[in-house]
Amino acid sequence: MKIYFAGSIRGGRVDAELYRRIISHMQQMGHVVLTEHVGSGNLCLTEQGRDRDAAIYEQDTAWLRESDVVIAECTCPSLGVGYELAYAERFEIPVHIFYNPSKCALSAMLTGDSYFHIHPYEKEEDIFTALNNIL
Ligand code: 6IA
Repeated sequence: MKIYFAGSIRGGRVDAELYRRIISHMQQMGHVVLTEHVGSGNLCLTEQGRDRDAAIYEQDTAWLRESDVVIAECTCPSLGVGYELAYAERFEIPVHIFYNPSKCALSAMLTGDSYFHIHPYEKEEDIFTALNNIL
């Protein structure tokens, strides 16, 4: 499957290592992760100007439209991830949202939207078990 993994970038990189492990797990299952860079350690977090950011937007929305499923880790709130989830819904791409309820309260705009598959987890292993069932 072609997977669009969504995780916070300018919203904060506190969970970047977790993103990297989730991406690696999905790759080891044999899937293509279109957004491997979301798990990278040294991303530029500053605004790049409208032109550069427009290129990011065009690439990411193209990847979203060609993906088979969106997997999102939403413990760290991110405006960009929220936008991507609504964009995926518009194109009827299945969306699975993971978050750790002991660290955050997920937005009602996500938990209240029955389109989304929501996966609260306690331990990191729970994410991998769920992914094995989903993918
Ligand atoms: O609002 P945020 O920055 O937290 O939004 C994060 C989400 O938007 C991620 O799921 C990404 O798919 C997307 N996104 C945000 N910034 C970038 C980006 N910046 N590149 C690709 N996707 C992005 C440039 C980093 C580049 C140097 C590798």
